[in-house]
Amino acid sequence: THPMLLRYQLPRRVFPLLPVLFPFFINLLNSVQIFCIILLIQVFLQVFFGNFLIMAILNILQYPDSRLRIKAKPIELFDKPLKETIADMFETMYASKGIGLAATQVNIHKRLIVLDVSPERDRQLVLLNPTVLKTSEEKKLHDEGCLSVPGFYESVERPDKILVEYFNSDGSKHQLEAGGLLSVCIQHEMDHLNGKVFVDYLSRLKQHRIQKKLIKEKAKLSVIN
Ligand code: GNR
Ligand code: NI
Repeated sequence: THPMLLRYQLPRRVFPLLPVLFPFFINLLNSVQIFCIILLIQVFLQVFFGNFLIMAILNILQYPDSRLRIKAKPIELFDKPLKETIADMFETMYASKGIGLAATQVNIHKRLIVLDVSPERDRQLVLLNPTVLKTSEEKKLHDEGCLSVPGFYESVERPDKILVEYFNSDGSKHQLEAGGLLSVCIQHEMDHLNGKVFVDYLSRLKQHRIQKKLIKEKAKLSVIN
């Protein structure tokens, strides 16, 4: 089997370095043996390092999946499982080379966004229960893409600047004034939490074209698998 295909048959929670080592194992072992070894390594890591080293790359829903339309619910508990979800979402976002990810996109319908718009990829931002307090009158066009709409980039008009209130993972309240790419990204992610996708701003013709292409590609992939 091709190493990339094998990766998807493995359990959801996998130590991040393991995929890098796979090509070396694959020549020697069959998938059942690999599965058992990974299970053993995971048990070992859980016992000695706790949960924080073990993250998961989550599955991203693809447009036009109807689950992208679900309105997310406010977060009430700022607990450990929430922190694990945040870690998983960052890992998923970085692995997909995105600058933001909304929980809705990974089929978690809570008001949770992770962001990193820095070129160095070292400025993590977590927005819990975000609300927009103010938007600027001035609007700007910006090219947008979406991890749930792979391969499509289109211009969308949005307010240039916004003032956002949010909670961080400790449950403390913050405000953030954003402009430029950060503002675009926050608005794009908050749309996801409300069941909206950037494609909704485009013409009907473009929406249909994008839907047709993505459905076709999905059909091709399922033939291969
Ligand atoms: O990775 C992303 N890039 C991006 C570029 C321009 C405007 C918005 C975005 S968000 C997107 C990741 C994503 O899909 N978040 O929901
Ligand atoms: Ni998106």
